[in-house]
Amino acid sequence: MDRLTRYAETLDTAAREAEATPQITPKDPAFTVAEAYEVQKLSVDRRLARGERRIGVKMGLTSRAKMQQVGVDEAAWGRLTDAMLVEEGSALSRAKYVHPRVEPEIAFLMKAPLSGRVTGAAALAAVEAIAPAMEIIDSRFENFKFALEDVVADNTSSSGLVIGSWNDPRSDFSNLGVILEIDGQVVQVGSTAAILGHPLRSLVAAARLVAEAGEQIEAGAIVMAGGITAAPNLAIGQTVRATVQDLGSVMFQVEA
Ligand code: 0L1
Ligand code: MG
Repeated sequence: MDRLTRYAETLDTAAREAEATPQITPKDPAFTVAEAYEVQKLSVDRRLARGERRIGVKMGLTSRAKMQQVGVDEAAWGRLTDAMLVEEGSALSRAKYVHPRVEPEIAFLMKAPLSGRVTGAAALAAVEAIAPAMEIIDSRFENFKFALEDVVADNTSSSGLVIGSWNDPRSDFSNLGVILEIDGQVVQVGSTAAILGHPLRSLVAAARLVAEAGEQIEAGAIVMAGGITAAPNLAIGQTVRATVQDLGSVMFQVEA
């Protein structure tokens, strides 16, 4: 088995068994971002082989704060499958995750395919609807610690998504207020402008990045635009709610 296939198997197993695994880069300093995207694909292919279905794309590292944390100046992307969907208003099982955190986001629903270098206007024309959303991120690496190459290989920490009601995208969503509440307490406050200055830029970047991998964003796909605030840890018993001005709320609970 070659080393990229081995990394993909290790990360897939870590996700399935909810057991942290050591970082790749300290032991393999030659590991590149291009190889990491190959590992990501191989790892998600294992999910697809088990019957999961691709439902879209997530953008990560889209805020200045996250870019600085990881030491990069480019967003990253990951692949979403139907098994990652958490029904809005339902309870997710903490036991399925290593050390989950939650990010308030917005999601795009596509009505037309998108790929390559596109303008914001072309990207918007391909959007059917936008929704308030949350992403559950769960690094498969020990202590939630990684370099860019590690986190790309680990499908940019993606492990769950919760989508609220779809809204007409023909409104100004560039700077909407966002709050994240846990058990009724406001724990994070932000704005959709935290996503690359305008969430549409994240969709434009997604189209470019997937094209570099020979893919397109399909009609019907969901695109998670990226985190808006810092990502608090999840714990059993919590009720978590994100509210995006004008778009509505989305919530879930955490059970054992
Ligand atoms: O969705 C994100 O922005 C997270 C990307 C990976 C970094 C992290 O796990 O915090
Ligand atoms: Mg995210």
